[in-house]
Amino acid sequence: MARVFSGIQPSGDLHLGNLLGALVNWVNHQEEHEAVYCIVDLHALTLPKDPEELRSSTLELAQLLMAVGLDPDKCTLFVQSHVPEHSQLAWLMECTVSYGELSRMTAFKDKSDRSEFISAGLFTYPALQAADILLYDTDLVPVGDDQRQHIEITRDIAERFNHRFGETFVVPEHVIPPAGARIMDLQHPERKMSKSQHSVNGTINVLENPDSVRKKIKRAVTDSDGEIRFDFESKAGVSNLLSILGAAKGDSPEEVAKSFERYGDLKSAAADAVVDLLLPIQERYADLQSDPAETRRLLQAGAEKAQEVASRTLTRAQQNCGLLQA
Ligand code: ATP
Ligand code: LTN
Repeated sequence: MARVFSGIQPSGDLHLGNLLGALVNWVNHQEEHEAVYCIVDLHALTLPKDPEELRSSTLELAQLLMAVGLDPDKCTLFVQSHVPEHSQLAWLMECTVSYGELSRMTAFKDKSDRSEFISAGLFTYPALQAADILLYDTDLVPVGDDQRQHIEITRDIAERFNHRFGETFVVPEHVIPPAGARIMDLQHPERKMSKSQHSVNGTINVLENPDSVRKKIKRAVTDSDGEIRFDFESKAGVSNLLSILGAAKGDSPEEVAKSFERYGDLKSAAADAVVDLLLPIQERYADLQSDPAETRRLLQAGAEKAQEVASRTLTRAQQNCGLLQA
């Protein structure tokens, strides 16, 4: 059985890009593989955060992930800071990756351009991400398209460490979904839908009510040539709607394009599909919210399960690189 690992930051409202690009895939993987999923609260600290907000976002995200379909009986779900091995291995990763490699990360360039205070943690973020993944002898990492570079650098770090100190880590592969890997902002279809861009009309949140979802999709930017075809280069807005509808229905965007002739019809169908996808999640979330103590108990059990694997890998890495055992 393959080992699957992925992570998500508790750094804002969960949106349709997270859901279609990553979480739908996470739910599928828990059925077939040994799946480990992590709420990466330490990564969220790389940009300034209000403490109370971080605490409540972490618990809410756990409830949302379960509402989306993660089942603690089928996968391991936990919070990164509850398993200290992540921070411990991150240091070894920081000493394995180079300054030049970290300087080439596009996510760092984007986020540091938009931030007043650029923390050292934002720069070394990929080392902590590599630790997350490598601690679990991960074979597959299901993520959206924007994470390709982070998985590549994780592979480079694992190979370098293995080369220097002998076989220590499994070298992971990323898994990008066939549809939905890149959901774009509805108002700015040239950039990805994102938690941190604060584009209210361009982003659909998983907890958004049906009226608001319909309004936003109706107002989504398209173009004036009136033709429906999947072509991100010249028709980003229309292609994004086709991706959304395709991913929500489990069809390819090219296939979806064949069923429509008018933008208005495509928009209505996309809005219906998104509302149908979100409503059951919203209902389950409302139920889960009524028992935060149970959520915390499940997260604690998840952390204990994760730590069993993580501590073995950390010890192996520490021994191989020459740290004296205590
Ligand atoms: P930020 O914009 O602040 O970086 P984010 O919205 O990208 O946040 P993350 O927690 O970084 O959210 O990502 C969680 C998962 O969702 C990752 O696997 C990421 O690749 C995926 N993802 C995020 N945005 C999109 C998108 N627009 N389309 C498809 N997948 C996405
Ligand atoms: N960098 C990722 C979040 C993340 C992650 C991970 C994803 C942290 N650790 C390990 C996959 C595996 C992001 O911003 N989406």
